[in-house]
Amino acid sequence: MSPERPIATAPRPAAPPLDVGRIRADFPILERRVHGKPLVYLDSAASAQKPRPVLDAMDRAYETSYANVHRGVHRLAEEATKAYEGARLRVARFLGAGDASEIVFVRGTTEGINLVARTYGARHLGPGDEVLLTGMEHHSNIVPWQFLCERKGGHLRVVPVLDDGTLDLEAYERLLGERTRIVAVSHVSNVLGTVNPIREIVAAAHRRGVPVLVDGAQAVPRMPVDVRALDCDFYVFSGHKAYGPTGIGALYGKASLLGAMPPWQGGGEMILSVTFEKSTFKPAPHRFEAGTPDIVGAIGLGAALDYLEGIGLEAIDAHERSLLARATEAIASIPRVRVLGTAPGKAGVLSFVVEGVHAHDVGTVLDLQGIAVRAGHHCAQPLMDRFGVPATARASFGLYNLPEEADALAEGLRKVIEVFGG
Ligand code: 7TS
Repeated sequence: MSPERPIATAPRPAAPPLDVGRIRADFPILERRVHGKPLVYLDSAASAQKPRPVLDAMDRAYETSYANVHRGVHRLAEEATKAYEGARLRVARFLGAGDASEIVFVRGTTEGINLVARTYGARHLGPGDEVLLTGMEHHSNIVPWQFLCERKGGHLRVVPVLDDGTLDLEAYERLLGERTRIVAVSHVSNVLGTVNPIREIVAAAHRRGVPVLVDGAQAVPRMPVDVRALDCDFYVFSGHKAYGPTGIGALYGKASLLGAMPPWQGGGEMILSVTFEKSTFKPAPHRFEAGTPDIVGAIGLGAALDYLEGIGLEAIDAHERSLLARATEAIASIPRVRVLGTAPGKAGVLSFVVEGVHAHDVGTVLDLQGIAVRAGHHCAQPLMDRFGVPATARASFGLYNLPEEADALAEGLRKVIEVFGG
């Protein structure tokens, strides 16, 4: 039995267990000690650490093939352009998109959603029209739509979250109405770990002719995603949560939609021609990428997706779920600890509150033991309100976490109870 073998049964038995020992050797930062203790990094949902192949690909690009893209005739410019466009193709394949032109490089999930709200949204939302969200959205899938509604006289409608952290799908069907112009929903909740039934959500919206944007920030790093199988209209994610660099992410949009959307930022590289009277614009995706893009970030993202696929998304999913099951079981017996989000089939995100102790204090005591978790509202204040808590502590698992680290979380929490009075 390998030391990584999970104690709980993984839901996808076909995936072989990960060789976590080998994987960890790819992540130099995991050798760090924090407050004299070995680092236990349980904050991958905020941002994941980076493996050597990603760091190496970026170093290599800067050291050997760096120049600006799309504009030079010289050799380095050609190589950089090829690598950048190669990364676009890589993202397209990873997401199962039909064509690389359906992939727009953006800074991350936040920018991708803002782009859709400012372009597709501005064109299709009128006074009295509605944007349908859910009660578990990250602020980045709320505020851009709020801006849009304020500008256009539209309204947000919100699908309620049930007590276990699943969406009220009956309410969803009712809320999908005559005035709904777009549905925007997270694939996986960053707080509850709920995996939303995107295919059904999309099918219901499409029956009424409404397009769906999926926030895939927490799904892409941990489960296979196929945008064509989901049939979603837009899909966004961030590179930095998927073991890639910060500052880069991608927006997938169906060619028919992207092709009809106006540009949003103006500048170099997105134009066909410019006069002082009028400018014309390139087709998608370049019309949405004004200015010099994050060239090396895109290359790093491509390397991260290679890394993820090399390990296998199904195996990563199964691994994280086994860690989640182990940690959930281990903390269940600790008094005053309550888990938020118990949806069936939830992904590797574990939010909890310790009765009588603020989440920040929980996080601080864990940090002193070398355990990194996130504490706060997780940019999901409406969801905190829904559950009547100001904040939670959240452990999130990644492909490099060990079963012992799930146990360390439970031990750390026992210490929290000790410190704050059992
Ligand atoms: N959507 C979801 C579901 C997220 O979890 C996050 C970031 C975002 C959007 C925004 O991503 P960004 O890369 O554009 O910032 N979530 C978190 C988190 O849970 N803790 O820190 C960031």
